[in-house]
Amino acid sequence: MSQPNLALGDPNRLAVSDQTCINTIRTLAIDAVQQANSGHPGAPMGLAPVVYSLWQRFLRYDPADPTWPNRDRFVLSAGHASMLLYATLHLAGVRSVNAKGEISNDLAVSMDEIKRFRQIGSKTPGHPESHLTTGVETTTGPLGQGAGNSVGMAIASKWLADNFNRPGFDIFNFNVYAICGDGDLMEGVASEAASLAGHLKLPNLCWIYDNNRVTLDGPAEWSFSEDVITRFKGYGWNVTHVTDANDLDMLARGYDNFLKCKDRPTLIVVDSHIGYGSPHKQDSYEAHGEPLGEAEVKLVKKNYGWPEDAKFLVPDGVYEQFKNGVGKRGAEARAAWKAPKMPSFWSPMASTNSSRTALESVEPRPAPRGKQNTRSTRNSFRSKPIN
Ligand SMILES: Cc1ncc(C[n+]2csc(CCOP(=O)(O)OP(=O)(O)O)c2C)c(N)n1
Ligand SMILES: [Mg+2]
Repeated sequence: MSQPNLALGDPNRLAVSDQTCINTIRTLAIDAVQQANSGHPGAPMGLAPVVYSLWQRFLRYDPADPTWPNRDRFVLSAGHASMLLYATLHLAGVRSVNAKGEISNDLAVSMDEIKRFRQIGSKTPGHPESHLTTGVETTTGPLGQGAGNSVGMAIASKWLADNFNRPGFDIFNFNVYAICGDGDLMEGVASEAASLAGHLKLPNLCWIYDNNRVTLDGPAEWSFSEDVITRFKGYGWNVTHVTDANDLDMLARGYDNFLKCKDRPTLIVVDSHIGYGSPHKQDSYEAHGEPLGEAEVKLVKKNYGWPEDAKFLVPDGVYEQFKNGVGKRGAEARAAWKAPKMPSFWSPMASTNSSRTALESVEPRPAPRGKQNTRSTRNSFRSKPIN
């Protein structure tokens, strides 16, 4: 097969600018894995539209301030797809934050770091590490771990809201999104965490299940045949199904469904194609854990309408597209969050421009009887630098 499988959808059928951005994420992942001669190109190729849609249209995240305490959290539980995250952080222009919590003008993931994927000492290790790379909200790689952590983050959002929000003044209302693969959903830790999330009815938690029917060494059906949708309904989750990962409108309806659901967590099952656009490796485990190979890379790029010999190409307008999407929306959301709606309450923050000061200036609500709110409890929820 040397032509794209049109039954799966023409890879170039979306609006030009969106499609170009999506294919930029895909080809950066492909090129980085090929150059490192190691890594996982398949999941980034399948999931690029899913993550692009989320970041560009829904995620409340300001790339200019990755320390904003009320930012939505994005967790890549499928940590082996790390290039998906690195490419997105790069294109979105997320700034680097140093160990003191200071934001610099440097990118969290520069193009040089993408070219150094999986090299010793780089900010782009094979699996994302939160202490190394700004924008990586939690270290992932052991399957299920990010899914579990995302439940903790969603609980934290609710705890912070309960302690610090005042009527008409929502300091904390961030959402948590986690991308989970088949391997994540096979793990016990993810099941336990999902059960707790359902029990707690966490409406601020959205898991996106990459239903690509393939795992590390073969079809998922060899080892995984449970009815995921029914299982999550049993946990008390809201479940919705996006049957084409390349359909941005359907994805948007999936995310809207999550945002409208106010009484339980949401699972968005997304049918995708690992190695999307690869003539010989799409829908195969061969796209999972090894480079596509130089010859196949050229065929994939041809299918994407990409210059076949270009490497690490970011076409004109792609950075601007991200800037005008997640960049603009995130900056506006953060600015609105800092607006002095209640000047007397807000003044410590306004005078120092420090979110930490704002948190310290607010006394938590009294704890229920028998559960004293100690200073150490408060300390544990103060904002910490993200490296
Ligand atoms: C706890 C744990 N067990 C095993 C692995 C090794 N491993 C990495 S990816 C993978 C398969 C994941 O399959 P899936 O989630 O479907 O990813 P896809 O191939 O679709 O990208 C496995 C078993 C791991 N990372 N963590
Ligand atoms: Mg899979």
